Amino acid sequence: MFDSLSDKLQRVFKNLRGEGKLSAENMEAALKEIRVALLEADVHFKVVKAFIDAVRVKALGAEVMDSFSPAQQVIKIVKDELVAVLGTHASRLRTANQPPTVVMIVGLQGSGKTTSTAKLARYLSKNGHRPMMVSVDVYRPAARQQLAVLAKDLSLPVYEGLPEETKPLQLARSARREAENNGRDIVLVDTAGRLHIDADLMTELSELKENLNPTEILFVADAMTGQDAVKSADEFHKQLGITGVILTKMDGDARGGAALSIRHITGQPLKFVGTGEKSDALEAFHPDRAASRILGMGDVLSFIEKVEQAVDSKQAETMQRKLLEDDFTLEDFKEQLKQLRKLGPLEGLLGMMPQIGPMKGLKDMKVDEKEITRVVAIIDSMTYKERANHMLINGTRRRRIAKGSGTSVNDVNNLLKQYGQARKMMKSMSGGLLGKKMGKFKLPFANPFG
Ligand SMILES: Nc1nc2c(ncn2[C@@H]2O[C@H](COP(=O)(O)OP(=O)(O)O)[C@@H](O)[C@H]2O)c(=O)[nH]1
Ligand SMILES: [Mg+2]
Repeated sequence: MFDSLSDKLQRVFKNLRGEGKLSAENMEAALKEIRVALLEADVHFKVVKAFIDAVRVKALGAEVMDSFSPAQQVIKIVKDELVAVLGTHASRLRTANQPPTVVMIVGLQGSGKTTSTAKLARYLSKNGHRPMMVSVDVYRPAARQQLAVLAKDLSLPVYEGLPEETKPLQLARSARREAENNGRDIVLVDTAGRLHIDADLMTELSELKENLNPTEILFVADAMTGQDAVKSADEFHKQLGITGVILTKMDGDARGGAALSIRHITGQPLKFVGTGEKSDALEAFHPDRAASRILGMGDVLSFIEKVEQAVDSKQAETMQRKLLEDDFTLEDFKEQLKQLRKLGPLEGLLGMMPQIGPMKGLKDMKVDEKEITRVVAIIDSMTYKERANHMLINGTRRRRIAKGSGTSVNDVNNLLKQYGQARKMMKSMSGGLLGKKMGKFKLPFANPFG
């Protein structure tokens, strides 16, 4: 959906990984690249400008500076800003106090109104509603037929109309009455579209709006048309007043610019995205999830949150100090592994992390639950002196430890190797971060995202 933008942003973050700290220069360089990435993704230039300005201001904020490594800082800021641009909250469909709720589906011809009407009906019925559909596209008989067929496939009701009902408003009113009589709580009104916005269309839609008093007017926009979709959404909003947007054809090679621009330009939220031709290809839009998807960070952010929740921050601080003083012992190694275990299935966690840079190393360590249990047993079989100084552990001691922990000498050797790798990895990862006061993020291991 946002693949290309995602790739480009990841490159920006990767370049920042090498930086010890965030300076005005490398920040400007990163901002420049982000700007190009957004423009290439066909994001509206006004949105790009606002976005870059906001990121710059936040990046210069000292508070953020102290607590994160450069890459982390920028990822976090960009993520927050993406969410802001996409809409801070997931926008749910509103319902009327007095059912039935009327939802008007509007947009240009071919944008996906009829398809989206059926998808929405399906979505609503899966979410405890009893929707009814009606097509008021009286100009193209095939259009009404299309909705009837889709409704039949879904076994959901559509108001088909009487022969004498030839006007959009007549059809819509009858449909609403029918819904009332049958205990249907939402009426979805699929309206006619034109190839271009014209006065006749707007008059017709305004008349429907006036008389039906819809709770939602959803503008259906074809993501493939990029900025044209944003422009017509804006136009519809100015002339009619829309309450939200359904962005269709996001399964195609749309660059995502429309999704990132609509909210800022129209002030109306993106509520749903269409991701295919079938009736189940509709997703409620969640800004937060979309931002993570755009960042493509393998959900680094949710990992960080999880770590934050699970980790004993006092202990993490001690660990930071120990690493700084090169005093990271086998006993500490054991404690860290135990912390890791608290986070839940490691496989899932490792999957959330991008398999690049130092994370690759972590994966090579093949830390799994059983492995942790074994490692903990081995370390428990060591004397305190051995735990404090691994150099003491010679061949004889290795045999004793293996026996005591019910493992093999090979296991003990592997553990010592892993411990060595972990020390090395943590040292290289800690970079410039360790010298600083740790702020908000306290990881059990130094800083895998730096
Ligand atoms: N791939 C894809 N095709 C879609 C999507 N939504 C609609 N379409 C297709 O777009 C075309 C026009 O859709 P339609 O609902 O008839 O548009 P309308 O004229 O606005 O009512 C149809 O061929 C649909 O199958 C979508 O999310 N993904
Ligand atoms: Mg249609």
